[in-house]
Amino acid sequence: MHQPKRNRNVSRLVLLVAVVGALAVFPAGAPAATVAYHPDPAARNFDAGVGNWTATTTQGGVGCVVSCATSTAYRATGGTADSGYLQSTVAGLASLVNTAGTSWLSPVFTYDGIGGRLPDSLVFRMDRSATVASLLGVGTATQTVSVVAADGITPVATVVEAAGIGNNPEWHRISAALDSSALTVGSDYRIRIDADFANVLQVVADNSIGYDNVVLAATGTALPAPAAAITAARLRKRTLAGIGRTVLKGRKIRTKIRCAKAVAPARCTLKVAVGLKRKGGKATATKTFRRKGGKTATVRLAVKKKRLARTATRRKVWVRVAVKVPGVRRVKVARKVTLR
Ligand SMILES: [Ca+2]
Repeated sequence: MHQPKRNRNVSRLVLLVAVVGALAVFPAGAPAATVAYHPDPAARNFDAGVGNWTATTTQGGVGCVVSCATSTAYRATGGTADSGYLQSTVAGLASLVNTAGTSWLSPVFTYDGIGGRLPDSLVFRMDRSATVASLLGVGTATQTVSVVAADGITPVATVVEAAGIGNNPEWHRISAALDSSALTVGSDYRIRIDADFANVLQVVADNSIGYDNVVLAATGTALPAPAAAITAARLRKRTLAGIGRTVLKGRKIRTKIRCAKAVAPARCTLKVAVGLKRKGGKATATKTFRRKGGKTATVRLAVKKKRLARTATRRKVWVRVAVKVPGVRRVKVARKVTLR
């Protein structure tokens, strides 16, 4: 009876793994950043202890009070690379009813996406070890992994729902992609790992499932923020100061523009043109380029044919710069410079 259902879910997992593989490929040049949740590594790898996870056990659909067929434990060794891991066990000949389960619940974390923005992809991963051969002879072990609200109960997203997991005592990776907008930036969540066992009355030997390296990985295009907070006013001032020597040679005006040092490690997007006045028609075409904070660019601008005669007789021109950096609104400056 359970076999067809199990097959369906296995297929679904395989498909999810394929999707994860595709998402790992990013366009060339777009820096990718990954943020792992729970943010505390100890709450993901269990190498130093239970990582503030908590566990509950149920029997016959209600919490166990006196005795229980299921139990939970922290194991200091035996996980991936013989590290610590979390374990759920259903004991043989211990049950009074036919169903029993365990729930492992992570500590609360505040979801920040990628630096406060929604990620491009959100993937759940964990390493699992399932020693359930004697249970599978008579019953089933089903697994649900979900992201829940801070109360530990209200479901937000089901990430892995595998009815009837197979016997696989070796540590193996489980992956599943979530909708990248499934979680709300700024909200509090917990990760919940449920294991439910059916037909446990007939189980004669212990069966265990282990969990290690439990990660919800948010990946997206990194937008490096300026190292030092830079205001629009400071950006304007530093950009003005960064307009350098300007030379007319033939039909070209050559000028130097520096991206403010405080912008590093982020970059400025600069649009530069020269005018005979502060505002109004430009004497040259506009050029757009990017420079890292603190770097100077030499910009060559072709003077428009009809402006060439007037430009050549000018001693002063206006270098006009529009600059945009991450997290700061666009700033426009113009500086009157001597044409060399
Ligand atoms: Ca571990």
